[in-house]
Amino acid sequence: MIHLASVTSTNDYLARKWNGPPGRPLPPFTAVLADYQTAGRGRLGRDWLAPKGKSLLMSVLVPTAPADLSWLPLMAGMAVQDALAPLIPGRVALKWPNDVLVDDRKIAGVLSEYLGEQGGRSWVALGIGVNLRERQEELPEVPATSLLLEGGSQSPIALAAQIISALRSWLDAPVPQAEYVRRCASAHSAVTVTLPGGDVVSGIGVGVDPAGGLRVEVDGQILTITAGDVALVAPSPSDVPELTSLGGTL
Ligand code: BT5
Repeated sequence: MIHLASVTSTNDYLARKWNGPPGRPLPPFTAVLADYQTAGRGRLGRDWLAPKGKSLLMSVLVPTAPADLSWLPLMAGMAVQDALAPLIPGRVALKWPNDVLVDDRKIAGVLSEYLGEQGGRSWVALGIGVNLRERQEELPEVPATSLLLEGGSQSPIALAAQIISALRSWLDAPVPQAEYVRRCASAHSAVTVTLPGGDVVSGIGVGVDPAGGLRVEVDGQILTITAGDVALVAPSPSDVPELTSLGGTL
């Protein structure tokens, strides 16, 4: 593990080092941790905000088979869930593709950035941010929470090791399509999806495709969403029978 006091973004640091001196490649699963990021990034050009020394801010250098590339962010979300679940039993949920939530409030996010091909593998800077010791007023003004606020406690280094270990187990196994759908409410509930261009579609999540795209039934048609922001739609009382019967067909 490489531990930095401050960096623009741990993903940027890993990308620079991966492209570093020829003949001195970083070993697979090298992790870079920082106490603070001056330009922490989310997906789609958004920010990841974290006060100094209160979060896990980490990027892991991950080699994957090219065919598994699209699954890596989803497996990362599952690995974060695996590591947090014992600390907050029964309450850690996934939102497609890889947000980790506690009671609908985000505790962790994943930013997966492709670096390139080498040795027949696709290499990725897998960025993971987990809110650990923030008080509510230290979190951004979005539905967010931290491990501390949920009554749990873990050091960044121990959590990092648990996440990486869980991730490696997922990567060594067949693609966990059914397990992901079981864990991720977006894949079996009424959802609204805001697409990267701003269009909004509403429908019922009906699983994920073999590449990890979210399958949404809209007016009898199945759309596969590969990027976007998903919100769960709370069913109104009159919707409940219909949702129940659709749920039964999954
Ligand atoms: C993510 O993006 O959730 C990916 C976050 C990845 C962060 C890690 S930290 C280590 C590595 N280095 C980086 O530079 N990044 C990675 P997205 O789904 O686009 O969510 C971003 C949105 O989450 C923002 O627009 C805010 O609304 C919200 N947000 C920002 N900071 C947050 C926080 N600490 N907790 C909860 N939500 C936050």
